[in-house]
This record gives sequence, structure tokens and C-alpha cells, in this order.
Amino acid sequence: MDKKIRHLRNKSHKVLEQNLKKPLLQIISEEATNTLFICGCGAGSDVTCNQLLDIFKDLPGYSKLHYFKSKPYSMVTFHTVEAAKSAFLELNNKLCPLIDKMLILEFSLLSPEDDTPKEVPGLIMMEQFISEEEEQHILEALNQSQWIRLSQRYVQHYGYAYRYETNDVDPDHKIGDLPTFTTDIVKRMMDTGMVEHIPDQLTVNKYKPGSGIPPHVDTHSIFEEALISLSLGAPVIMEFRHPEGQIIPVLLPRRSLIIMKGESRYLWSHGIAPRKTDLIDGVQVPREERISLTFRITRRSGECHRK
Ligand SMILES: O=C(O)CCC(=O)C(=O)O
Repeated sequence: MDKKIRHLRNKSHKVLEQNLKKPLLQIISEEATNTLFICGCGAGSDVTCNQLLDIFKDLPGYSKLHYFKSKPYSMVTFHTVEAAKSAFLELNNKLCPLIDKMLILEFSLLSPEDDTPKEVPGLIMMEQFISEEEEQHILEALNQSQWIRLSQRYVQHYGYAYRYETNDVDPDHKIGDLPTFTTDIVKRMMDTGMVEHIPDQLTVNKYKPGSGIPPHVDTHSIFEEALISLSLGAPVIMEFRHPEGQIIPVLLPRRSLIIMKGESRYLWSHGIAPRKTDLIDGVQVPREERISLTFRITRRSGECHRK
């Protein structure tokens, strides 16, 4: 082993012992296990959770990244020991260009505390929120209007124009009311009792197979809590990401409505990976054109104090 790597590895071992308050023999293993420590990559380092996700999430057998708020290392679990072993052989002791840093990995004898939720807190899903006839009617109405082309998708805006440079709208510049084909749907939404204010901004997104939307948290300061999205045309998997690394894939069936509130709105990001298929019930399903209507409520009641 080269001198520099040996030095880094010894340093990492000390950090693990200090943090876990156990002898090294009870922390790491020479035999492969299904969990790896990613030494020196955690909170307090300059490596972000998203960078680690980019390195690990597409490796065969990847299960979960554990990026702790206050620990100077991260952990990654795989579905099998074999999968962890091949990730180890591929990445350990090598310079990783994505973070411009040598990856020091160790097989862990400990499993990361699993206190993470299995569902996205605050996310409400309502299947078959509209009928097939209503879906058809909205799709036809949308096709009468002009689509604006963005790099990955096509959009239409109603109420207030969405500003992609600043991820907000100009609250002093209303461009019109929401279209009449949404009136019944908005009423039904309000009747659920889960949306406090009447939406006044609508972004329509048209996604061709292979396109998506990067993970994001909608701006707190300009929009009220509830974000509502109606899916038309085809299902898709939306990924919700916790800042500590957990990803929960959520199937949005065609004609379903989701309401994001609480943590799902303010803490977890949501996004759609740009790919041509989605894994649905264990089957790779080819994507088809999907159109979503995202309803927002512009904030009129002063500052948002949520972090
Ligand atoms: O397509 C969707 O359901 C979500 C769209 C979205 O997140 C957005 O427009 O900000």
C-alpha cells in the first residue's frame, strides 16, 4: 500500500474509533459485509450528500446512503455482500474525480441506526383524483395553448409566470386567472380540507420519455406550504430526497394528485430522474409522455420562517 494511502487509512481508523467509542476490531472487518464506511466524507468535510449519491446510487445492488448530520464519515449499504464487495474493489483507494479526493472505504461490522422513515412525511397521495374524461378534456385544452420549450421539458404558466432564474414569481405581476378547465379540480382539492388557500399559480410541465426535473425544494419565501401536483397521461416515479441521503421513490399514477406539506414540502427535495424507464412493481416500464399540473399559492402573508 502506498505511503499516502496508508497514512490516510490510519487517520480514518482513529476518527472511527473516536466517534464510535469502540476499538477498531469492533468497527471494521477485513471480510466483506454489506455496509461500507466512506471515511472522511461526511458532515464537516467538503463532500456533499448529493456528491456521494452521484458516486454510489447507480452501482449494482446499492441500497442506501447514510449521511449523518454530525459525523465525519458516511456509510453506504448494499442489498448483498457481493454488491458491497464489488463497489469496494471498484472505488477503494482510488482518486474519485467527482470529489477530487481519494476514497477510503472499509467494510463495517456495525449497521447504521435505522431511524429513517419509509414514507415521506407530509406527502398526501390521492389516486384517481380525476376521471378519464376530465383527463382527456384537460389534455385537449392544454394543446390549444402555446408550449414554452425549456432544455428538458415544455411548460405553460398560468396566474403568475414562473421565473426559472430565481425559482419564484413576481407577485406584483399577475398574468391572468387559472384556466377554467381547472375550476372543478381546484374546488375538489379545496373540499379535501388539506389545502388552506386557493391556488393562484399553475405550472404545467410536459415531459417526453427520457426527460425529468432536477431535485428541488420550491422556494419557501414566495409560495405557501401546500404544493399540489396532478399527473396526466402516464405514470412516473418521483424521487424524494432527505438531506441526509435517503431517497424514497414514489409512484405517481396517471390521474393521481399529490399534496406536499410539512417535511415533504420543506425538508425533502422532489425531482424526476431523466431516464427512459421506471422500475414499477419490479418491472422496468418504458416512460410515455407525462403532463403534470403543479398548483401553488403565492405567499401573501409575510415571511416564511421555515428553514
Ligand atoms: O411534474 C411534477 O409532478 C412536478 C413538477 C415540479 O416539481 C415543478 O414544476 O416544480
